[in-house]
Amino acid sequence: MVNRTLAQADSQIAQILAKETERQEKTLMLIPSENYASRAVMAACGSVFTNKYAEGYPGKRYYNGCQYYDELEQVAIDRAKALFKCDHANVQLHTGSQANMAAYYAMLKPGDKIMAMSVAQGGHLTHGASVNFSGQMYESHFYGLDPDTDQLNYEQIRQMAMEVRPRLVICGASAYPRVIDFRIFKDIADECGAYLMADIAHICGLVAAEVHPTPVPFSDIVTSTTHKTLRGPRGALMLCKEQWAGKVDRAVFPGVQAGPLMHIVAGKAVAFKEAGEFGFREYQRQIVRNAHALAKTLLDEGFTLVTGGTDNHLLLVDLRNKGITGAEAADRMEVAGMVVNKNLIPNDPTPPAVTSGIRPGTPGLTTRGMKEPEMALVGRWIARVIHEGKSNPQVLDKVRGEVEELCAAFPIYLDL
Ligand code: DSN
Repeated sequence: MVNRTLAQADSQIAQILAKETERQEKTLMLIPSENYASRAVMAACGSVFTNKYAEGYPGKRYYNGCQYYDELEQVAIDRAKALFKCDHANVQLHTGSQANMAAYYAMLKPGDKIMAMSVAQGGHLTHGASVNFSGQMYESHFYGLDPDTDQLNYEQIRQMAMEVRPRLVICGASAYPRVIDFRIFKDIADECGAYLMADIAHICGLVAAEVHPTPVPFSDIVTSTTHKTLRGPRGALMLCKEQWAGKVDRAVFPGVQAGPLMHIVAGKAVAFKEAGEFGFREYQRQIVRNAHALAKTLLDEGFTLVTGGTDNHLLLVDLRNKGITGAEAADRMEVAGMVVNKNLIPNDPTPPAVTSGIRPGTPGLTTRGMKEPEMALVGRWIARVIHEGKSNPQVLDKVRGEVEELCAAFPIYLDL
């Protein structure tokens, strides 16, 4: 039984996999938190490293037979430390949510005050939202964006921090198109006597390539996923200073996790190597150039961008002047082969399941090798779909055909 191929063992799943592979090849990935992992990363994740328990850490395991798991995890840790220039890295986190949970577990007691950006203004669910463990275990306070600029107003955040006196200040966002000044956040945290945690899930690749300033020197703990701009496997990591190393490791195991997914740790190790190679920095720079190019075309087509543009890998498009909700726009774009997600805009009058915005990003398209001319095409297709798609649904088929032609010219995987 163990030597059958997937097609031999389970034709149903093999068929679904084939359909998903085709969907990925024939559509444009515009969701900024997604990317295409390399063949090498996927090979490591789909390997015999899935077969073993390795609770504990290198040299201190609770299972026998872990010599190669020790070697593997140490390589991953050392590569993460070198890539992000930090004292300590934990590479066992299954997800970004668990990374944040472990970070809080390391730094806080239940009921402690935390202060973060609200989900409604671009923050993340695990930064204290009432429906999430973080909002129920801790007393959350939220800063938002400056109503005039839709950007972080550090003076307002400072004032709030001095009033609230949180135990932890959290910075980092899921839908913020501008540079985050981690140095100022560190000043604010110091001034109000708080720890500082930076969640860099979205910008992790940009940070690794020094295309966005790093929070590492300023933060007590940095958390991140590994599958967004970093382009690794679906998973997460934590980075910290030496003084937090023991607490961080204990918070991850046995604090919030037991057996690590060592096949995913293998994929992370490969991704960290790829992120340190020649070409990755240029890839990250191109992500930002592509985001600028997409922003320019959308502005030329009469779209409103929150903050007027972007410094990173994503744009937040305010659709209120187009008479369409984010949900309708995303559904219509999907018919035309462009997969994007609906997103709240600051002070959105509609609920999260509807929204007034979309959040296009360029990491996936850039992995395919697309550059500024292709971004101009994509921007014009988005405009046609939004402007004409309702009155003339044939436009959606027409655009879908053109999208598929572009996708064929920029294949992802050559022989999957
Ligand atoms: N789901 C991620 C995103 O799309 O931004 C955050 O967890």
